[in-house]
Amino acid sequence: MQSKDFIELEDKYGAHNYHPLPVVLAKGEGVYLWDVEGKKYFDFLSAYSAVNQGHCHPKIINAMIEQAKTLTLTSRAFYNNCLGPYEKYITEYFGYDKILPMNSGAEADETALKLCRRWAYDKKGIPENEAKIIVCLGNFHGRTITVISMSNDPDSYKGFGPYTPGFVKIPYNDLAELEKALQDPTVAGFLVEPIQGEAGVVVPDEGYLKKAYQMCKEKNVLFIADEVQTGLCRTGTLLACDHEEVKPDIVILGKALSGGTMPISAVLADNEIMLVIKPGEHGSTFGGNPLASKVAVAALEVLKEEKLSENAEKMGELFRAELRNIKSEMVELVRGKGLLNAIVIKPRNGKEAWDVCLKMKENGLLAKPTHQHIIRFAPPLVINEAQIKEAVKIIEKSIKEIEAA
Ligand code: IF1
Repeated sequence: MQSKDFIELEDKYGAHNYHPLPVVLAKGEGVYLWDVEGKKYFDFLSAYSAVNQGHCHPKIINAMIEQAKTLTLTSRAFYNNCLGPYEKYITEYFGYDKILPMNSGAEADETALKLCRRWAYDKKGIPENEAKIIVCLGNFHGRTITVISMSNDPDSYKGFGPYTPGFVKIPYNDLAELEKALQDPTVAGFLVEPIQGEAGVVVPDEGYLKKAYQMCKEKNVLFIADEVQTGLCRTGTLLACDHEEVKPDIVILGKALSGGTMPISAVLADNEIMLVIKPGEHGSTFGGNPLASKVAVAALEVLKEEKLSENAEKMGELFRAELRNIKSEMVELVRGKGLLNAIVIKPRNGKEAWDVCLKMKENGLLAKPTHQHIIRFAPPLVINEAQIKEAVKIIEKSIKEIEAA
């Protein structure tokens, strides 16, 4: 079977909830992917930052294989001999008292919302069912009904109502609006992405997170960071909040917590918050399973052993500098932090970001547009200098070809 056959199968038998680039991938290693015809590509999406450690990282895969042969799932009805060691490892790694393990990012976001609400009633003394959580316009936290209730992107929410109440939406990177919203005594939390991914890698002003955190503290409001995409070294620090030395009350992790091998997510908080949820009040069949526990430890070890924060920081600097050297009117703006970057494309002769992505695919590099004019560039964090330079050559060549077309 060839690429077109696989595409036809997905089209015929799968729901049409995605519009993929026409490439059918069959193999991955490190920063590279291969399609079914054997063509090799640089992966500049990293499964939306889930494969920070690189595709099929041997240490993570070995941990997975060994545990898969031994024990995969017992449910939380019983204890298992992998979860406790994982919980100890990850809480010490991030400096929190407790972890609540889940599977997908959206689930972990939901978990954080539930924790925040329960804390509001049990600890802050907000009358039951009145707690509000402040969220930011342009956010992306996943696809569940409560999560899309926080969204202001019609693609995410339209036609899926009625929505979950209890959210106050304010502009991102706007401290004055946050100050206003915080005046309401029924506000329990502020949920924020340290860099907005889906919005097009929107980096807030320096000092925004720090000030926002201080303002939340003054009002006894929980500062909740969605680090599902920005965390785990992606932006050049372990957590993106580390750039401003902010320690969130609740941290949400996902994606690269498994190095892209299986869905593993987590919520971290201290006892004062985490212990408001009692037995039977939250959970999931797969959360904290032995396989996930072993895989997550390996994935976290790789981040440290291979100094992926430092590499992301260094390679990110180089990447943005090289991109800014591209002389083309189609490149309107280059932005990002670490290896979470984007360029804003100025359309030319009716050619847009999508056309540039198709051309880059032809030339051996995979990336995906977000919105009409933005291309996200987020390679695995194991990328080296020579590879960055080669990738930028492909990006430049592709843009020039589109421009000349
Ligand atoms: C898709 C974007 C990325 C996330 C943050 C929670 C979740 C995500 C900050 C939910 C998920 C994804 C999912 C992916 C597209 C994608 C995405 F373009 F939409 F914004 F990464 F940039 N918090 N992000 O970014 O995690 O439940 O999916 O595990 O196909 O929907 P999930």
